[in-house]
Amino acid sequence: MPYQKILTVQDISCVGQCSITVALPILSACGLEACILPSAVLSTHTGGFTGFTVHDLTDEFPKIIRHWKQEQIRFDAVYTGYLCSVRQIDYLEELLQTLLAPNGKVIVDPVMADHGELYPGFDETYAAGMRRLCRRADVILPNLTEACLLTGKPYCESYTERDISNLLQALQALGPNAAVITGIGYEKGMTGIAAAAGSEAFYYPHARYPQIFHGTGDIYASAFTGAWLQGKSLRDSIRIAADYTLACIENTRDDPQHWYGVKFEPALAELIAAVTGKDPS
Ligand code: PXL
Repeated sequence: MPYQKILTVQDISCVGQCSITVALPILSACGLEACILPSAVLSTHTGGFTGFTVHDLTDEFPKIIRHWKQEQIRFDAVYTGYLCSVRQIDYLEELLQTLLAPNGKVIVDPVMADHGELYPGFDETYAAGMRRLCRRADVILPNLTEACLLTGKPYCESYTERDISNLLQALQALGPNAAVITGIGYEKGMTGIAAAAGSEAFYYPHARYPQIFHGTGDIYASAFTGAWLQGKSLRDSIRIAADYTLACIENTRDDPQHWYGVKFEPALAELIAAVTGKDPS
């Protein structure tokens, strides 16, 4: 594959192993040149810490985009995660029109909710903005809660394969070529990834651990993006990202002090091997 420059747009949570602090090392490990447009700087992520600080960087977006236009910078792909405002989504639509290379890829992880609830600071208006951004995407990677918010379907913890198939169809109707829903399980002790691309649908099941692991959605989306941009098929990228995320969880689940994220670094060699096909030893 040619050397590619990717822009990832998400927050800097200074502590907490999520967003840019996981996306950069994972994308770099996959052999991509990773550039960033930070949506905000937070002292930590918002999942479990109290009293965190947030500095919204929306006002920087037009200035940064203007400079990149002057410099004629072009990205081969844009991958978005946790954003801060509907205005950021507006600026991103402009960015995609002007700074994405012809045939450049757009990957949207519509980070805004989990376990049936919006994250602090997000509302229905934001969800509507995210629906608009999904229209421009090649691939979207919502969890079940986000998929329901995007399609206006009620969130429910129990569902059938038919429900998920309908949900995937509703996501595809928003406009992306492929929809990938994380955290879908049909059997006790199992979860998995349900995906649809064109008229093809597939499911990749894997083990489920009962605890909640923060940042795993970001790790999944980053690893998926790295594998897919390096030419792996959608199906293989889904599997590679799931296996890697599971390895990160397995590194962490016996350490209750590490409740705020997962130890993704020791498994990077496995991810590199899966993406490049080279044995890490
Ligand atoms: O991992 C998703 C995420 C990203 N960024 C921030 C978050 C969260 C989830 O809670 O709070 C700031």
